[in-house]
Amino acid sequence: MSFSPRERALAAGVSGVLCAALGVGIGYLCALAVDRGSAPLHAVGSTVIDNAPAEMREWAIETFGTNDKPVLLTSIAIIMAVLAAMAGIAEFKRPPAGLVIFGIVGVVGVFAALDRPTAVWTWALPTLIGVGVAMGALHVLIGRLRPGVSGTATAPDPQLDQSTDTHTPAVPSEGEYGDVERRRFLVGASVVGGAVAATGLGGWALWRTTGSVGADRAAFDVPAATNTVPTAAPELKDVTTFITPNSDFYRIDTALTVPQIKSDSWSLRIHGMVDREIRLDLDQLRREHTPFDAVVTLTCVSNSVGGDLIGNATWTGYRISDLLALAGPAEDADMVLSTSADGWTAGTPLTALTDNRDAMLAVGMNDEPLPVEHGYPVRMVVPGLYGYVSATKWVVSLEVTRFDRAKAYWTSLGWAEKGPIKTSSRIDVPRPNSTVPTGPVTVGGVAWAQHRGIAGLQVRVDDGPWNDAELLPPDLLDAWRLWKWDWNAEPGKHQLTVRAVDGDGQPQIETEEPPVPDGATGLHTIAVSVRS
Ligand SMILES: Nc1nc2c(c(=O)[nH]1)N[C@H]1C(S)=C(S)[C@@H](COP(=O)(O)O)O[C@H]1N2
Ligand SMILES: [Mo]
Repeated sequence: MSFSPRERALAAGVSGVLCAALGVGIGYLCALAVDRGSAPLHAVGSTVIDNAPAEMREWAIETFGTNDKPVLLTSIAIIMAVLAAMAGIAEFKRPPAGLVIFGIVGVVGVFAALDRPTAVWTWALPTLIGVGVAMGALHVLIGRLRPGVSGTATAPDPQLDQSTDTHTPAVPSEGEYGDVERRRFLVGASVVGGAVAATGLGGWALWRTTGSVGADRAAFDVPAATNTVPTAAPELKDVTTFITPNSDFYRIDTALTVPQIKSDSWSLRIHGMVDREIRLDLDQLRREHTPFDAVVTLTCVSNSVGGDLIGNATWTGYRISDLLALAGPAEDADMVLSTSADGWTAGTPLTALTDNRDAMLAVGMNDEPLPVEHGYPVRMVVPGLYGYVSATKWVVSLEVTRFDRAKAYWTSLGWAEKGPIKTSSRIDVPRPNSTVPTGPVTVGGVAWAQHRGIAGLQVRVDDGPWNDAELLPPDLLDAWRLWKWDWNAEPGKHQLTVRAVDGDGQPQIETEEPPVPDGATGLHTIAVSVRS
């Protein structure tokens, strides 16, 4: 039994996918030697992230939450697979159309890799080598789908050229492609398939085990703070705990590959509009500076009303104001542009780093070294400001500058230059759309107005009066506040709404606004049914 022309076209499509997969696998293996950020799909994905408009980031975070990265990579892989199948068929029908498609995809990949902020020319290599291998494999494999080519797959035969000229598919007649040819193709396809499996599995194992700072982190000593902070809080059933465990802490960043920085190779440069440029490593920080603890609630500007892109931790670190004072910022500077190891930037008002708030270079999170995806070994934490203007993870540089001279990552994409956190409150219990019994029901949740504190919280049932809720300890300026209110629930469908007042006496803004460009406003309202 032989392949019909239609089956051969199908086989060509499969060949395209196999060859592309081989190229990607080889690219990933090469990226292990160059830099993980240069890996083909990751480079394209990072470039997509960097060029996505504010609304698209909003949509992605809202739709996929912290799964946005796997979703992005999977989408790119699916698009690549479709393109590769088309390339395989095109190469079969109109050579070298398939090779041209591979080449174009390769050029896009190379540009994406070289466009990364920390890229050097070698970042082009994984994609170049991968595409080269893929093109070679495609050429050979598709050649084996053509009849009468008994040796290696070389130049197309005259008959093929003829049919190309007359614009009919170059699928040769049935009789000439026999069992021998078919077997030769299947052997070729099996070899490529085996190579895909080998590079895929090998690459996956190496990607997971090499270059990781897991062991370095395990040996990292979190310095003992010189102060103590109150973290004891009452437990409310189904209400968020006062301290968010590290494993539950929301994660938002643009890093498709998490920077892996060993603690002894980390250093920070403080430069720009300063009297003296300074370079600091962890030994110096430990020797010359005083570690302290602060309980600070981080919030993402993309958090929608009632959302969960927020977490509270005890951070251990060093005062940024002390370090800046050593460098001596210029009189007319008003911003610090912080940069992470992967090139991401945030612009923080200089005053937020030099006033008496607990702005810190954090090395500890809830008595552990920073988890790698939360910035190991060193990140910034600045009370009162959304993460995108302050919370640089894997921080390696602080440039003292001015808002009218420098733009940061998200501000250049349309988000506001300054990002003070807006007062907000959330109902955690009862769950939205749940059913509760008639009678006493505990309503509870969290409220936050970092660096202003929470002074009051009220709950309303339907259009009824506002009722004062109980604010639970601890009462800290920079952390969220747990609250509860005892509701005497009456049968029927009800709406519960919550509002907070900050420490300055300012009520939470009730007008509904989306997160773009400087944080959502509006009141959190949930629907509940009360059983009779
Ligand atoms: N290097 C780096 N730091 C970053 C980001 C990033 O994309 N890259 N995102 C910021 C944003 S938008 C937020 S909300 C916080 C989130 O910190 P977390 O992931 O530790 O919760 O990190 C900030 N620091
Ligand atoms: Mo964020």
